[in-house]
Amino acid sequence: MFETLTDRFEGILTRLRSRGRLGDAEVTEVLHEIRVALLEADVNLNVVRDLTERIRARCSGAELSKSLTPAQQVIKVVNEELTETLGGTQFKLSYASKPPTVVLLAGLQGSGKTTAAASLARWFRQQGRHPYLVGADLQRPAAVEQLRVLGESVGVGVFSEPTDPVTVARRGLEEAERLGRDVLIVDTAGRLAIDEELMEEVRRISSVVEPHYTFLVVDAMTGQDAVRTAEAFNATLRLDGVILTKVDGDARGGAALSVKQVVGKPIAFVSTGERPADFEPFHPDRLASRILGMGDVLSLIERAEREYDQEVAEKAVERLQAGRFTFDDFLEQLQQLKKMGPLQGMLGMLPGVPKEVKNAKIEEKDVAKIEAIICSMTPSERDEPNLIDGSRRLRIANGSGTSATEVNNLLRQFKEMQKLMRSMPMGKMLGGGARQKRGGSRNKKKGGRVTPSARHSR
Ligand SMILES: Nc1nc2c(ncn2[C@@H]2O[C@H](COP(=O)(O)OP(=O)(O)OP(=O)(O)O)[C@@H](O)[C@H]2O)c(=O)[nH]1
Ligand SMILES: [Mg+2]
Repeated sequence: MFETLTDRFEGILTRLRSRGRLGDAEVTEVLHEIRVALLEADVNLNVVRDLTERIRARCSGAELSKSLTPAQQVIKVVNEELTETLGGTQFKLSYASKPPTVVLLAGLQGSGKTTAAASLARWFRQQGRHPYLVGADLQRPAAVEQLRVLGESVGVGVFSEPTDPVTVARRGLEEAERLGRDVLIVDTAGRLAIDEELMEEVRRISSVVEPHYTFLVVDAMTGQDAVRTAEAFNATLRLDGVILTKVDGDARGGAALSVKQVVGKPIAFVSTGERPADFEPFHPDRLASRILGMGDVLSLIERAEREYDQEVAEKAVERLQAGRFTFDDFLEQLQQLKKMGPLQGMLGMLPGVPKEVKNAKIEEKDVAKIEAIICSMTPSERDEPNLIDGSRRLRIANGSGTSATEVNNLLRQFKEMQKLMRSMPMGKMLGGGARQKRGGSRNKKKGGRVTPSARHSR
């Protein structure tokens, strides 16, 4: 996501760092580069003008800090102003004193409403809430079924009936109250273009459920069209915020950077994939850092904390300490990793990961292959890989649908990894937290998680 912008900024900041003093001429030059980068990223012209002016005002003014170099100061200003353009602070959702808190989703056809409805339901569950979904899209024959399947995958019930969208919404709300659910998410139908019929239907649904939050779901890949759509919807529906979807496919970032200033409504959540797990609250500051190539470590840590099973991690650490890390442990680590989402997405969030590594395709199917190979080993082979001779290797290759060479490669990598782990001082590897008790430092978790995968993915 946002590769174009990130690449451009990386170049600008690298050149900036190589400079000593920064005079007015240098600042003007940097601003020009930033301006071009933003325009290339399809950011709204007024937004670009405003942002560069704010940066100029602070850089040519006397905002000087003794502890920072001129380049660092400029980067700090750019980071802060970029954060501001993205919305400043994080969107805060508060719950209705009289439940359920009603959330209405609207948007154009295919923008990702139904997916977002399920993702949002999953997110509410993680917040300890009891959400309920309403399928008020009766336009497309399969729409309700799609929501039911998604709802089931996140363990949230779905209400719908073949009446009409407004009745479905009203009855859905009654049902949520009857069941004692505290959050109600209403999925609505989309249309190809903004038309009066669509607006009228959403308005009527809105007037019967009286949502606490109305979110517009927009496809980031449509750039400035997304922003125009948001303006139009905001004029009739009084939006509370935007859910930006398909950010994974958006190399430019124009919509993300323009929507807050143009529409006046913040981005509340972002979706970066088709799975309900690829969805999170939007953090302006983190995205700004990420665009500036400083990585998004906090999001990564949060995701790890959410998805990573602490006990499995502890067990692995114990076995590592005892010098007994087997293929079974390895398999468990892989499965943990898979829960956390695409490896590529995670690498993108780490600062300082070289571009070649970020861009190297780590295919999910490679991981599946490794799993297949390990699953074709006998328990004793997993425990003691040295048992695996030529004929066993062939059997494992046949069993896993791979070749003897692939099995060999994995064995070799695994042995190297074991050796490396044994030789590594535990304290260093685990950020000094190796001997802490459960619930210890973040570093410990991070150590247990990152190390095996990092070894493996190279
Ligand atoms: N890559 C990617 N695909 C997404 C994302 N969100 C949704 N999709 C996909 O986009 C397509 C449309 O998503 P839906 O959730 O059905 O969109 P919708 O707005 O409900 O569509 P209608 O109900 O037809 O108006 C589906 O194939 C989704 O899997 C995302 O963040 N990233
Ligand atoms: Mg839909």
